[in-house]
This record gives sequence, structure tokens and C-alpha cells, in this order.
Amino acid sequence: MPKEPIRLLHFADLHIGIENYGRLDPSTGVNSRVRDFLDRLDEVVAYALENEADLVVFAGDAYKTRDPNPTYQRAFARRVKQLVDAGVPVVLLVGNHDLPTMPQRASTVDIFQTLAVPNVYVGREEGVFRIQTRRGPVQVAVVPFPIRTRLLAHEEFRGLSLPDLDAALQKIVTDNIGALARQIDPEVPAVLTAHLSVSGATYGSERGVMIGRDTVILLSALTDPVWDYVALGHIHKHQSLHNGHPPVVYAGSLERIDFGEEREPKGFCWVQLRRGETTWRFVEVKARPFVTIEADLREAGDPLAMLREAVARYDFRNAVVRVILRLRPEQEKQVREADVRRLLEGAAFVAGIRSEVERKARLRLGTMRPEELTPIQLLERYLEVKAVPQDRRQELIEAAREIFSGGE
Ligand SMILES: [Mn+2]
Repeated sequence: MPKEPIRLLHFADLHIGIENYGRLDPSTGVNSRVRDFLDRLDEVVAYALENEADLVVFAGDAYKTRDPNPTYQRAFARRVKQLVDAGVPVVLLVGNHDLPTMPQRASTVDIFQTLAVPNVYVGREEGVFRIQTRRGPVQVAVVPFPIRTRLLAHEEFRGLSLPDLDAALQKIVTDNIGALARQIDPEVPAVLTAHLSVSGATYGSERGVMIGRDTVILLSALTDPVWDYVALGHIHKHQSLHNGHPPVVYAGSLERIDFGEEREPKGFCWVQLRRGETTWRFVEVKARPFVTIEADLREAGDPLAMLREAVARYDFRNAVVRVILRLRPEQEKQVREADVRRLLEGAAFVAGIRSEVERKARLRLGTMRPEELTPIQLLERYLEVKAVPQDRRQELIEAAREIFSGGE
């Protein structure tokens, strides 16, 4: 009889402490956006318990910063405890936001290891955990965020250029993953979890919170069939990088950080882990909606009335909302911010109200609408309007062509 698959829940990039578009909630002493992030974690825990997860893998970045305040630490620890108390082992991988500036210092999740919390496995260094779950044994190989500056502690890497350091680090990580693969017992289901950037992945909102450019690992370093599932963290946009065996998946973050993620679903991965044949699906959580309201009021006699109609077409209840208006210069005084705010009652937070007023420069676009122009044409018009000298203009356009073509 085929064995029952192991039920694995994979999530990542929790980032407790991000406060964008929030305000202090006096009843809890916590920022309203932090509350959102914790609510999403509660959804994860509830799902794991209701669906009898055998193992939870958190692929890194527990907090916004490496120095989370005690209230955030307690909030996180409480939820980890709910899982382990129910007999669900939890792997906590160390992401770049969890890492201390000096290797001697503690990561944000080291405390679980120090206290030897039963059923919690901290992935601070590369290694393989052999975990006994309710539905059988599983191996979890952990690869924390590879950090370039650690190399500098070794003589041989000093004085190398940034690209050479990157290449060296890429090779070390790839070799280390190979070494982990050799420790795997091929009879037992195996998961690889890593917090890093993989070639070919699409970046999301982490761009805005990333500390610097990071080393990119080739996808081929992760697709060894010894793994039955590869659980990634670091990139906030949920995506699958490999549809064959093994699945290689970024769970993505649980909450939105900015409007760049307005249309991105948020959630975690629910995995049926089996040696050689794993299936998984993405489970969406109720992340706070972000809504952009755009209204072109240039033709309106009564712009505020027209805006009221436009706003009514959006569902922005409990959303973080921003408004972008297009106005003629003489209309500016007719649309006051206080009036616009009144129209947005029911929103969780008004992130901003921006008026794009049609200035003279716009006319120089000619009869074409900006949306109809190519990026190069737009740049040409812009440089013309800014009265940039002809030869300089040519130089800039050449440089831009290279950038637009992706540097090929
Ligand atoms: Mn990260």
C-alpha cells in the first residue's frame, strides 16, 4: 500500500514590524499593519492545525529588522508555540533580515535553539535535519541567506572585486547544496529550504526592503532529483520556478508592503510530500487589499462630483488606498484634499492623494497620448522639453537604448 504523503506547510518572508500605511492601535499597543501581518500568521497556524500539517517550514525573514522589539518577538514565539504544542515540528530558516551584522551575534531566531524548544529546528548554518513526523520521517536541508561579507573573513577572498566575490559565493553555495544532497537518504522524503535569490525569478516588493544587491544562485543548483520539494524564501512574489521534479517554489510573503503588489495574491504553499512525487498548491490568505483609484477629471465641469462617481466604482473598504487625479491647472482649487478624504470613508488607510496637473510641457507631446509612445520616444520628448543640448541628448538616448534592451 502506498504510504500517505507527509503534509508540509511552507511559508516565508513574514517581516513582522513593517509599519507602512499603518497607525498605532491603542488597544494592542501594536501598529495596525503589524497587526495585519500577525493576523496572516494566525491564518497560517490555523490552516496547519485544521489540516493536520506534519511539518511547517518557514523559509526565512521573520522580522523587518535584525533587532525586533520584545513585543514582536513574543507575538512570533506565541504562534510558533501553538504549532509545536500541537505536535507539529517547525523549521525556522535564517534570512537576510534575521542575520546579525557580526557572526558572533545572535540571529533573530537563535533564541529557540538556545532554549532548545522541542520540535523547533533553527537553520542558522547549512545542514540536514532528520525529523520524525506523525506520517513518517522527513529530511530537511537548510541553506540560510548567503552573505558576501562572511567571505572577507578568509584571506583568499580579500581584495577581490564585487563580481569576483559574487562568483566565489555562488560557487560555495552551489557546492554546499551538492554536499547536502550527498547526505540525503534516498529512501526518505527530502526537502531543501533556502533563503536566496535564484536566477530567472521575478522580483517583488522585497526590492524596497533589500539591503543591497545579492548573489544569485542558478536554478540548476536546486533541481537535483534527490529533493522532493524545494521551499524558497526571500522573494516576496509567489512563484514556481520548476514544474518538474522537484518543485522549486517561492511561497512569497503573507502581506503586501506597497502598491507594487496591489494585484498579487498572497499566501503559502500546502505540500503533499512523497518520495519522487510531490504535489503542492498555493493557498491564498486574506491579505489587506491595496487599491489605486485613478480618475481623469479634466473634462469635468464639477470635478468633485465626477470624482465621487469614479470613487463609487471601486471597492476600497478596509483597503489601503491611494488616489491619482488628472486635472487642468484651473481645476486644482476645486478639488480640496479634505473633500477627497471624505469620499474615502471606510478605507483602512489613505496612503496618498496625488494630482497630476496638466502643464504646458504636456502639450509638446503633440497629438499622441503618452501611453502610445515608446519609452525611447518619451525620453526624447522629455529631454527636448528640458532643453538638454543636442549632443548630450544623443548620448543619453544611446545609453537608454542599451538599458531598455536589457543590456544585450
Ligand atoms: Mn530576505
